[in-house]
Amino acid sequence: MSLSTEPRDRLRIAIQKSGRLAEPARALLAACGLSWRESRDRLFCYGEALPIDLLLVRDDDIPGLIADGVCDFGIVGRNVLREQDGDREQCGRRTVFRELRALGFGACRLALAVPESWDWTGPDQLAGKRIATTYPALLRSWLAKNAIDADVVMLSGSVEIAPRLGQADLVCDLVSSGATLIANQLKPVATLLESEAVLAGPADDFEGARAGLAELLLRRMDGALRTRNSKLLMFQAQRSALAQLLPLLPDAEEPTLLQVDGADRLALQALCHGHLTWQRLEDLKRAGAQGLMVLPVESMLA
Ligand code: PRT
Ligand code: ZN
Repeated sequence: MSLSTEPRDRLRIAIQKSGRLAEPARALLAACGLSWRESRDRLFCYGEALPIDLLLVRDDDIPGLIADGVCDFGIVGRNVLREQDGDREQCGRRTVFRELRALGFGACRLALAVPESWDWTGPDQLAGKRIATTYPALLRSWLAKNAIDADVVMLSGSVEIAPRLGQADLVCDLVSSGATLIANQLKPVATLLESEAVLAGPADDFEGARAGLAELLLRRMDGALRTRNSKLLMFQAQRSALAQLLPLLPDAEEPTLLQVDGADRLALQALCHGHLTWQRLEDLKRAGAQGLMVLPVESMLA
């Protein structure tokens, strides 16, 4: 197997080998119709259904693999992508990757957290303080934007414990449930970045066979992302009830209306992107919907 950047016809996608984003990334790609032959070293998976191969790596390596042209796409946290982008910018190098799609999993935020005992009055309070983080570029750019002169203490892990160890006064780290902060007697006071897993790709467009493949993958991914939380809702109603029914479907795409049994009775079919709870179905029924049916959506192609 060669991982050179020589011109090639196959696409390569880098995903996390293990960790929070590994399984959902694979599931999303499988929902796009991709399948692979596992290799023995479990680092490279040869694409079988389509000429799209997987590279299983550490998430921190993904932006660099795209920047070097070793991979065409990567599924990585926005936090990692922006941090490496910021790092390149602060070193005077140009941006070489871009976020192509937000993928709706791996949600978290990069936040500043201070000891619970602090009386938080605002960013000015941070002047002269030591802030522990694994995201120095994002933190520096936030400090610069807020004109704050503070010390950035770069750590490679266990950031939340730094204040208790006396290594820093506060932290800048990823938060999802907030339980880790609470366990370390810290409280979040500012959000630097809202993050989730994203599909990253090169800043420049693809050429040749890979351009067509990239387009196909993006089209299928858009379909997979749309169907993931979508349901098809079907029911019948009197035409006169439409005015009460439609406001109950704010998340529905342009409903299809068919006439049944003469002009007054309609069959309605709508793709809904929100949660179709029992409560909502009961509200629809009260507003005149009959024979309500909710169906899962398998695939979608715009
Ligand atoms: O081995 P490799 O380098 O690939 O993995 P990793 O250990 O660097 O990454 P991993 O698997 O922990 O996270 C991958 C990505 O998941 C991150 O880059 C984020 O985009 C996303 N993500 C979502 C998170 C979290 N939620 C999260 N809670 N990444 C880390 N955390 C950590 C956080 O750093 C803190 O220590 O979880 C703790 C806080 O969690 P709560 O729930 O207590 O707030
Ligand atoms: Zn990592």
